[in-house]
Amino acid sequence: MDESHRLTKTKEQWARARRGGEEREVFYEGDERLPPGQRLVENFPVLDLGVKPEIPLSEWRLSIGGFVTTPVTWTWEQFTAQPQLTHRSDFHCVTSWSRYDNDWEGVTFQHIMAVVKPLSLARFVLFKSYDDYTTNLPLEACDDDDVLLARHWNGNPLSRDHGGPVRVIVPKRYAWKGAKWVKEITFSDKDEKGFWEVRGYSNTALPWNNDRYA
Ligand SMILES: Nc1nc2c(c(=O)[nH]1)N[C@H]1C(S)=C(S)[C@@H](COP(=O)(O)O)O[C@H]1N2
Ligand SMILES: [Mo]
Repeated sequence: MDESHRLTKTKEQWARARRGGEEREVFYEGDERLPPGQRLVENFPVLDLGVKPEIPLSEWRLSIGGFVTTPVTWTWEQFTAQPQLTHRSDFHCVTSWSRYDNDWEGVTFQHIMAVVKPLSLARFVLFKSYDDYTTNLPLEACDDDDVLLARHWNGNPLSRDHGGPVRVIVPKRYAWKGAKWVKEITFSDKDEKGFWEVRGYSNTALPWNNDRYA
């Protein structure tokens, strides 16, 4: 299927579903790659709250704690000494653009879990960033082999615009679930909503369900 055909088809399906008044729970057949209501872009737009914190690597810290056995605070040297993995994934922004084939390299969330060892009571994760942005996820959404704390994108150090030194990538959710300039990861028994989640965005944020707003 060529790109324009793909796009038209997705939009038609979306329109049909909206007419039926059931855009939330519909699963779209016929396009294996572009989620409903999304359009493909080749560039990489920048979206944030307008503040792009500049964190010198000598001052950068990542703290991981809450309901865990072994909380840690890593310096840049300690973070980069952890095993690094590359994962290719598609990026879906709630403002309706998608970008295919992003090569993210960094530390997997599953490695972080192996280090800090969440308690059995820990069922949710809250991410906090250097710009005071927050976002929340259930632990099972983070406990997936494609969830990364990325410090490289397509072979180069992640730019400050896109959340460098380190950002979170959660490919199966809309991109607002991935905190740029991440500073703290807190495991909890409670689901504390993040910046967009308290402002009416969906708590679950599943692109394939067109699950944008609560
Ligand atoms: N720290 C922080 N992370 C953030 C945001 C933000 O404002 N601050 N915006 C989110 C939103 S709404 C989106 S769509 C993506 C955009 O990532 P990009 O700028 O790399 O495209 O970052 C997410 N992570
Ligand atoms: Mo966004």
